Amino acid sequence: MRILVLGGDGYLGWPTAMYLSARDHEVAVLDNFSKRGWELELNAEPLIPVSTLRNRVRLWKEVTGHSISYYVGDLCEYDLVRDVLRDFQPDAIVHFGEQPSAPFSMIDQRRCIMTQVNNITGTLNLLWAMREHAPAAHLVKLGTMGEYGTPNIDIEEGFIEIEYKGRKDVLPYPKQAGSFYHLSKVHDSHNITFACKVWKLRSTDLHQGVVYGLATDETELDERLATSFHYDEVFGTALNRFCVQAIAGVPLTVYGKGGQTRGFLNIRDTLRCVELSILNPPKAGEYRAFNQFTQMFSVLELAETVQHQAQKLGIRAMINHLPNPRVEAEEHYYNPRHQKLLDLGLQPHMLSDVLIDSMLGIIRDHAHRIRREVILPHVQWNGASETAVKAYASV
Ligand code: NAD
Ligand code: USQ
Repeated sequence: MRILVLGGDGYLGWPTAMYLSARDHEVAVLDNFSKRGWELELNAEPLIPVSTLRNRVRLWKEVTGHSISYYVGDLCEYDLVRDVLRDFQPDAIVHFGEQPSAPFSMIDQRRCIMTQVNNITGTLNLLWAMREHAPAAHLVKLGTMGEYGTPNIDIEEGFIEIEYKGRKDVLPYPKQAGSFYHLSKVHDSHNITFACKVWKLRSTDLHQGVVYGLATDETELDERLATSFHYDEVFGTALNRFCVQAIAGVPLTVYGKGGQTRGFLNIRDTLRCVELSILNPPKAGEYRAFNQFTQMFSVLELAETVQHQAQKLGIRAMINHLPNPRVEAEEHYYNPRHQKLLDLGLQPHMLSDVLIDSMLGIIRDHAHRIRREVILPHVQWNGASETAVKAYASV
């Protein structure tokens, strides 16, 4: 198949491009390197040095004989998106190309607006360009479990059957996002649903949980194919951060009580879920949502797991319950379904001692690059953000 990977320079986009290319798909990636710019602004950098996209594509060819072509450009520029679709004629489009961080979207007004304009405009441009030049293509869109929030009832996969005053309907599951970033995904979901309905496009909205890990079969071929792995307060996610903190000797940063429960998955499963979605497309006009995670943990459980595993390596990791910088429930009911990808054949990589061990091992090899000053949280959700604005002054 001809597969276009948007955001192909990023943490998930690059390994996905290699994974699909290794399986004989014709792959092109697109990115505008905005993430690299945001990293510079915030003085954050990935744990393992990440070469340019051009170098990684060249190396991929040298190491495996497979080609990945690439486009450099901004999804917010309609002409560019239109030209790329007309030129590449994809069968499937995997859309990772958005600003992915909740804390980034809460730093200040500028980054909030930037996040929503970037994410929503990019996706709208894509939908319009698909309508004109790739109406049969399948849009596999990376959304988030965070669209649902933490309601006190079970979470379904995208839709819920409701009975109200004696009448029944199947309606989009209510959304209660927890940041302006998560809200950008809610708006995307609505726009995609509408475009599928009126233009008969087809799309899978992957409501993905928090991803952890930094190794895939393809990144392991050569260290220079490594992906962009963050541990700083803005771009790093919970388990990835805890593993780096354990190696750095920084107490693990559990926000508040740590009862916040989320769905998690290993990066290898992200790639397989995308592949399974591509291989089993919806029909024309169909918008479907898959909840994409494999296991649930509270944040405290995750920290204790890392602590336990680090101890086996002779590392004494402490846990620090920091005042929660976010506004979120710290104790709550959480029971989301995640059956549809399993039905398509997903065989999850469960979080195990071995998996954490291998993450800690890779991180230890790069311990000299860990910058402790980017670890503690400054971004507050509730308006008391002077520290964040100072730390990440708007220019
Ligand atoms: P990332 O920042 O590493 O990758 C996103 C890439 O998209 C970056 O390389 C960036 O330069 C590019 N990009 C952003 N805006 C663009 C634009 N307008 N035009 C062209 N390129 C643009 O993020 P990631 O962690 O790989 O996440 C990928 C996607 O998956 C995001 O949409 C994110 O919201 C979603 N997601 C991530 C996780 C996770 O835990 N990492 C979980 C659920 C969902
Ligand atoms: N948390 C801590 N300590 C930390 C970091 C996070 O306790 O050092 C807590 C947060 O308060 C939150 C939970 O861990 O309750 C998850 O936070 P996170 O930063 O790991 O994840 P989140 O901000 O939700 O965002 C990440 C990705 C985003 C994706 C989302 C999936 O950055 O792109 O959409 O995970 S989900 O969480 O299911 O919405």
